[in-house]
Amino acid sequence: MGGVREVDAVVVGAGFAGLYMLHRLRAGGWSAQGFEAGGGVGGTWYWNRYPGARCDVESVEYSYKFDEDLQQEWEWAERYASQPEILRYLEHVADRFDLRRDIQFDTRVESAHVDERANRWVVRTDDGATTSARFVIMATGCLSAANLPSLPGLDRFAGDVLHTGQWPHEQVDFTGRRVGVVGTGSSGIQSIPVIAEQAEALVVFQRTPNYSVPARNRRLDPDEVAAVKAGYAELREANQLMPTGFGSRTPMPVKPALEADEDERRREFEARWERGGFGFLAAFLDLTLDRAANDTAAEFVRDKIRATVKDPLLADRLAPTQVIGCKRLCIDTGYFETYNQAHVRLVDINVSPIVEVTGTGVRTSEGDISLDCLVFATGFDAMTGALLRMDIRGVGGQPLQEAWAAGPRTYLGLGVPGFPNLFVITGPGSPSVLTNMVVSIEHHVEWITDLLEHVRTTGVDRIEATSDAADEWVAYVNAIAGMTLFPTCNSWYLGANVPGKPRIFMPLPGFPPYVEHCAHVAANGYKGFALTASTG
Ligand code: N01
Repeated sequence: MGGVREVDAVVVGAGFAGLYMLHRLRAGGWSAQGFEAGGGVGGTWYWNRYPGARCDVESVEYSYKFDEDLQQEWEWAERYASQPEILRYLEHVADRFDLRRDIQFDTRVESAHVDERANRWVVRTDDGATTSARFVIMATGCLSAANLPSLPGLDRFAGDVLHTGQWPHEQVDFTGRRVGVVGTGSSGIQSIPVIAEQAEALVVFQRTPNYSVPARNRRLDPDEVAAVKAGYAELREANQLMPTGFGSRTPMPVKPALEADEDERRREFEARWERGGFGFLAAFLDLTLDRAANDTAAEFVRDKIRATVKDPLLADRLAPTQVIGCKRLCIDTGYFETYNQAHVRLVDINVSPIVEVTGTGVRTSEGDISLDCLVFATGFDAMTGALLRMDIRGVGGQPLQEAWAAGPRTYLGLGVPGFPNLFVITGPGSPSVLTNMVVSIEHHVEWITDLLEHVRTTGVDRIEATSDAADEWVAYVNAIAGMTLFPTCNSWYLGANVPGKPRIFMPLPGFPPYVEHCAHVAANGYKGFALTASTG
């Protein structure tokens, strides 16, 4: 087993966050060890290999900005990059900056315990090794702990069971097979049309219908890419000022929805529907703030569903009723059209609940459905799952599970009281999943890098979010979220998709004020963190 390896920092995860963190640690002269459960880099883009997987932020924006040469040399092929293309990009980044030598792959961090006397973290991995580090940086991702419902009888099913977030590396061929898909979030909505192209029969088990806007994905025109690259600095700068950290090339909203008359509203929605993508929700200033305004957008999409799906009863079942944008808006290619195919069937499990999984399929209250394969597109234990599945213990041996029993409690989403020298990249309480993740990740990595530099120059060696700062921060996040329509439905933002999970709105809406806040904290001696120098 060897001795204990000593490093300045352990970085858990080798996706967008872990790779950039390792790069910055190395540049700062810190020794670092990365651990990654997967067999390669990529994080979410390593695991989510399901058919149709594609990012819903445009490729030229969903990429690092920290290195000018990198952003100039990489050529994105499509408006929305596919999973294989993003994975190739991250592999390129890992090679270009020679990051793999600091990452141990196929290695899961099982525990991280603070050793208060030594002021270090003791990190144990599933290869039996122990690493001692001054700092632990969790780059574990917001959507990495798969949520697999515990359906009775699932272990008896003789066919294949797949989860979109843990997709096999080998090609899965659905040709001639009867496939069931459970879940109609982004992963289901992206994979269903592609699976339908192959499968002999496709049955979609829907619990909540979802809004989806066409992606209008296309090959990128080289002239368009050249223009983006010529103005990359300005584009990145403009995106920093967007509430979501992306989308500054989309026309900005100019008025509240109800200040426009019906014709004007329809024209605006129609133009954005034709353009495709998330810009639909930016048609008016108040779509995520005001219920009546939101209703106008929701009804527009319901009309589109009714116009697309030929069977009116089916269209009705596919038409969502919750606030649009409350669950993350989906971006699709041919999703609603898929239901016009004779071999595709929708089972509304509110009407016909799943009773159990049998050896040969799924039994609903209305009868048996024979299947060869079950695909779970049931999402993730989001934002906290990856952290809470590790055994993380802070001051006094307190487990993180206990500290967060009533919901995640962080300061800025970066620090956790009772867990000194541990930082979370895009943790709960930061804008994270409500933004372009790459933008939020770069911001956090750079903020942590500056903090470590401060530590080095001041001789401080223990940094811990104070309890008061965390309490105030959690209240602030809830107050801001409460001013929006986000908390009005059962979304994973609230933890509502995982039975028994505390219901707390986890991400903070609004990127620019958050960035300002973090800068203010740093400029004021890391206000809200207790910084101490050890006596040893
Ligand atoms: O997961 P989800 P996802 N029985 O939680 C249903 C990002 N992402 O993997 O709504 C039956 O959104 C659940 O029903 P309900 C993106 O941020 C991005 O699709 O809870 N059904 C829902 O329909 C996204 O939001 C991209 O009632 C059950 C579905 O499963 C996030 O990841 C692509 C169930 C889960 O939807 C998560 O997306 C993919 C049960 N027991 C993902 N449990 C792009 O960039 C859950 N469901 C495009």
